[in-house]
Amino acid sequence: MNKPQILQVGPYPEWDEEPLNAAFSVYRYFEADDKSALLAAVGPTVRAIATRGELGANRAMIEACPALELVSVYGVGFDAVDLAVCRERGIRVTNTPDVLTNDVADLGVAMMLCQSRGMIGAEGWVKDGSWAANGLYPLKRRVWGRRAGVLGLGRIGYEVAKRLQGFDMQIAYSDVEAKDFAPNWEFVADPVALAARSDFLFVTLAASAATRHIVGRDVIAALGGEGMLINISRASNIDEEALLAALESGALGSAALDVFEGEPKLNPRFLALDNVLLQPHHASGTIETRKAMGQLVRDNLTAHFSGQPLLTPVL
Ligand code: 8YV
Repeated sequence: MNKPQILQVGPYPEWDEEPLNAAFSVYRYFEADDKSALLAAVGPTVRAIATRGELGANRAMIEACPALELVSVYGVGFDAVDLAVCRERGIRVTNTPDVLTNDVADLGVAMMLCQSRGMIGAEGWVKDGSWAANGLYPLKRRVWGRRAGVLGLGRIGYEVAKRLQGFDMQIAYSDVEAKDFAPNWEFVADPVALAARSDFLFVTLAASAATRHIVGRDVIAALGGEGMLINISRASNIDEEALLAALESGALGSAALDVFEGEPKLNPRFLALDNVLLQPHHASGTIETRKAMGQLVRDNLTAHFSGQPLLTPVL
C-alpha cells in the first residue's frame, strides 16, 4: 500500500523521525536548498503538512499543495498556519494542546523566580569569584505574596495562576469574560488596569490577529519601573519596539521572555540589556512533553488517514 505523502516543515527530535518515516512518505522541506523547487516538484502529491507551532504553514505553502487535506501542528499555537486558506479549501488543522500545558506554566513561573531573585547574576557572582572578593550579592525582590496578573486565563494561564497561588500571590486575570472556574482570582477586564495592579504580568494568550500587540505602550507603562513582564505565549502579543524602549529607559523594570519577533534571530537590542531573562522558545521543551507532542502529531495524522475522528482538531 502506498504511504500517504506528507511535507515536514521543520525537524523533530530523532525519536519522532523513525515512526513518522515508517508510516508516511516524508518530504523534508527544511532540508531543501531550493524550497520553491521542492514545493513545485512534490506539492501536488502532498496530502498532509506536519509542522511546528512557530513555523506553521503559510498561504504559499498551502497553495503549492492542491491535494492537501490536513495540517498537523506540533505545538498548541496555530497562529502561524493560514487558517483562512484552510477554511476556504476545507483543510483540517490539528494542534497539541494539554500535553504541554504544565511544562509551559512551569517555565513561566521559573522565569519569574529566576529573574526576580537574580539567580543568573548570582551564579556569575559565585563563579567569577566576586563572592569571595566582594562579599554579599546585591539584594533582589521577593516573589511570594506580591501581585500577579495573568493575561489570558486559558489552559496555560490557569496552570500559571494555580502555581502562583502556592506562593500566596494576589492573583488577578484578564480575559474576554470572567471565568466561573476562577472565583478566587480577581477579574480585571482591561489589560492596562491589570498591569497597573500587578508586580508580575504573565502573557498566556493564544495569539491571533485580535491579540496582536495587546501588550502595547500603555500596558507596559502601567506595569512600570518595578514591574516584570513574562511572555510564554507568542512575540506578536507584545509590541516589541515599545518593550525594548521601556526596558532600555527603565520605564519597565524587567522582562522574562521565551519568544521573540523573528526568532531565533532576535533583535540584538535584547542582548545588550541586563534587566532581561531570555529563553530560546523552550517552554514546552522537556523530553516528556516533546515525546507526547510528537505522538499526538502522528496520532492525528494516522486518525485522518484511517478515516477516524481527529484527536485534537482546530478546524
Ligand atoms: C513549539 C509552541 O511548537 O506549543 C507551541 O505553540 O510554540 C512550542 O511548543 C515548540 O517549540 C516546538 O517547535
